[in-house]
Amino acid sequence: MALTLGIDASTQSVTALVFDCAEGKILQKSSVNFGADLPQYKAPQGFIPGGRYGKVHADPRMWLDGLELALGRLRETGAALDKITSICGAGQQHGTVYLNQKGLEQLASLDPGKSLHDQFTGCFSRSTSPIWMDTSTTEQCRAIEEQLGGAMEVCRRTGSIAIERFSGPQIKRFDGHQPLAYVQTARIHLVSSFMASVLSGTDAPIEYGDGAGMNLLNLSTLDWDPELLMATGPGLREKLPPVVPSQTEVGPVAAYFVKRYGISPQAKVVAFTGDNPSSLVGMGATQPGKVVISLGTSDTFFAAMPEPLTDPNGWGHVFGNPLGGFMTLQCFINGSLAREKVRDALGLDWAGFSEAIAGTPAGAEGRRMLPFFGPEISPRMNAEAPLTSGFASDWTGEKASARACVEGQFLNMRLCSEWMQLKPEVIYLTGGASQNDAIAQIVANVFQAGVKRLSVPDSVALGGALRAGLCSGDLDAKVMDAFFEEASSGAIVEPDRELAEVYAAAAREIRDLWPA
Ligand code: XUL
Repeated sequence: MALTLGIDASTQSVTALVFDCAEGKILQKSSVNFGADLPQYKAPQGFIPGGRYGKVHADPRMWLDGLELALGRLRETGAALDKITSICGAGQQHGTVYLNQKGLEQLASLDPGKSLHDQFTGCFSRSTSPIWMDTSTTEQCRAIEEQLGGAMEVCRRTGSIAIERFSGPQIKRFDGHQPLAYVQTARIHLVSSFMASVLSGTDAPIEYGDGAGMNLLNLSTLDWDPELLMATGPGLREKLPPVVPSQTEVGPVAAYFVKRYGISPQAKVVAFTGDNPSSLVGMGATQPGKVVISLGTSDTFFAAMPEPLTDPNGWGHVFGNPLGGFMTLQCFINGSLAREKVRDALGLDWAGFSEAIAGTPAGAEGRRMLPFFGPEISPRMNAEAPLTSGFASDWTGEKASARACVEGQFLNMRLCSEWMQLKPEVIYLTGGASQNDAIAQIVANVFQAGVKRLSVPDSVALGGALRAGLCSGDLDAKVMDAFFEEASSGAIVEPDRELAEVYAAAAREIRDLWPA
């Protein structure tokens, strides 16, 4: 029996999951919600509320408590943790953990008689960690870009322009605001590499998947970029762990977890990656040709990419694909909440919204809408209300707005992903709104590709468990393929080929709504 353990250290929770590599199935899982389970951190949504000037931080000890509680709960489910051969996982991307010298040494001397929380108190040179929701670093982004010769040069090297939430600009701000504490920093980890460090009781490396979300990793050399290091912080190379290929074994699990949770001492820890790269694995989309569109608070579009192309507009991102090559990720802030706002403005429930879509012909009779109700990053712009064209009157008065809204979102997604040069054969649709048939049909028609609904809950933790199995050799690729075959066995939504021209023309009109 070969079991692997996958861990997802995400923004609001920690999830741990046991996968049976021989049978190809998930056996047990446990989850810890920071708000509900660890109220002492006063972070109901996983971050300290009330940060000023865009500051969004979390206490890294909350992540450690979350890990311990999730492992304890997993053991309570009866999971055979003594049969775990390999452990891997992911963290929310971009967040950084700042260890002082004591912290770096602490990693190698974990005492099973004490909690991680207690052992790491006093070990951080920055007591709280900036996470991906932090937007406080615009000034640092511009400074880095200026030093490198422009935003597109940063994008060419790292796969993204300098982005507020990315680790490099966050590190630069720390150096600028707390230079003494910066000097006292012995190691800067990502959430992912910090988790792998603790689990292995070593100073774990950063791998290409999550490393690419830092504005520091050069995608051509797959090493820290010397100019970017210099533009970001003094002596930064010494403060960062080395970068390694994603499928790198970090070492055996720390004795701490053997003694406290009964994990097999033979279990190896594999380098942790970011939640999005892990999800690519956990959705079975690591081969080019498959695209995942995840419909959530914000919508995301991601796919494997053989070559590291970069977005000439600077809106998309390139990360490492944990199973080799690269992946692309494009985020659309105005996702579910925007659909909901349009639905509410039309006075409809979801059933009524779907009926309104069905009652309007494809192409919405020339009505175009970018349903943005706040800042958007794809394309980058500030909007307070939807941008429209082709409406005879106010959009709120027309039922056709339901179709115009959904078509507009996916036409915009199609335009924003053109630079990736993907030819999707199948689009996996996931997330809340993916079950809506009217929405799935629009996706198929707009992209002129078949759409499959993929129901893989916990794809991030699962991605970790699968990577662990592939790395240890316990998981056969065929078993993994069979698992995904079953997870996407529902009917395929076929595109209507006759609509190709309608949507090509509609896409041009949506582009006309973009800011100049
Ligand atoms: C991706 C991003 C988020 C975080 C948290 O760039 O910022 O998706 O990874 O999920």
